[in-house]
Amino acid sequence: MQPVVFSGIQPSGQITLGNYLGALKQFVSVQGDATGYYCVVDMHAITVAQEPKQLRERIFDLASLYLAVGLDPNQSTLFVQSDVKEHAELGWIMQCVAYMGELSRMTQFKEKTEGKDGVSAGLFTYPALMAADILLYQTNLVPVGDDQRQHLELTRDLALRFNTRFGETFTVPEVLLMKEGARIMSLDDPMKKMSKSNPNPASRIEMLDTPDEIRKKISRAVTDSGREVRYDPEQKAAVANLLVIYSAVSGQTIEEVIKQYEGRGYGDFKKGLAEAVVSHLEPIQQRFHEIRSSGHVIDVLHDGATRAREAAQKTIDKVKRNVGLGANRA
Ligand code: AQP
Repeated sequence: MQPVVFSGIQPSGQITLGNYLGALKQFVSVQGDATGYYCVVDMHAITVAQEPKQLRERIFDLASLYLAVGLDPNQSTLFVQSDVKEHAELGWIMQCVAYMGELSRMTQFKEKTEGKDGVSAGLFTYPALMAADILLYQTNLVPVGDDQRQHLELTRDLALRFNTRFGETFTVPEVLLMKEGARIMSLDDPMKKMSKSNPNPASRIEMLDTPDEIRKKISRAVTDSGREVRYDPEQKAAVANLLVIYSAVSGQTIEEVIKQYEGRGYGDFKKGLAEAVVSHLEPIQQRFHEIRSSGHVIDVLHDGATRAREAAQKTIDKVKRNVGLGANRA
């Protein structure tokens, strides 16, 4: 039997090149060999404030991007998290399985709340909902970027704890990481990951940026005081990050890119990188605009939610039976 693959992306901003290289690209690469569930995780997005009209638009943007990068709705199930209520239902149950201590250790929670007031309880329990998303589909593999590795480990711990306490219920999933591109860093600070909700738009390349925006952002990306294009993540983290991006979008190895820019300095390297990114994104953007204006994505999402619900209901029935919930006879 084909492995079940599940992953999700939050419609919490415009999708970045980091989201694409760390996650979306992997979704497509495993598509033929897996039963795929790809979700727009809108309930995760509201763990921080979202403007309702903008959120709705971003849901359709993200789903259209799923299609534009090559996900095929005849092969994969594409849907919106809040359209399948079993996510919320299992999310609550997983909150009752997770411990406060393990949720407090999540680095993403610490990073997202540092110095902030009015942090939602949902942001704290976010990893329990993420575990529910994955476990509902009896998932074998979860393609995500490196920043989600800790949440995946917690998901595995919760699945094992649940199975031990209530009997064999969930498949325990494995993480699927890209060899390169698993952690794309910000253009303005190579110590921070590229993120769609970073307040500085120049820190990221968005999938729908125009060619001129891409050229401008790359020309302003930080490098270092040297001029040699060399892969040294310790000493030259910013250049190493740009090399990873170059290699991922051009299909060349990092060594081939370095050879091409031997003795040519950062100016030429950045110009080449910008053109490589622009030409990689151009066909995706063209497909995106066609799909987005066709209205077809609504049908895809409705159909996907129906299929996802069927699978999710089987798991939630089993979970409730094993936990002893509800008034149904066993
Ligand atoms: N910089 C990155 N490099 C590689 N992969 C990345 N991902 C995110 N940033 C990078 C991967 O993209 C997927 C979607 O993640 P998400 O939307 O659930 O939230 P996130 O991981 O928190 O991503 P962002 O862009 O930083 O979103 P915000 O700013 O809203 O929190 C995941 O597989 C993630 O690993």
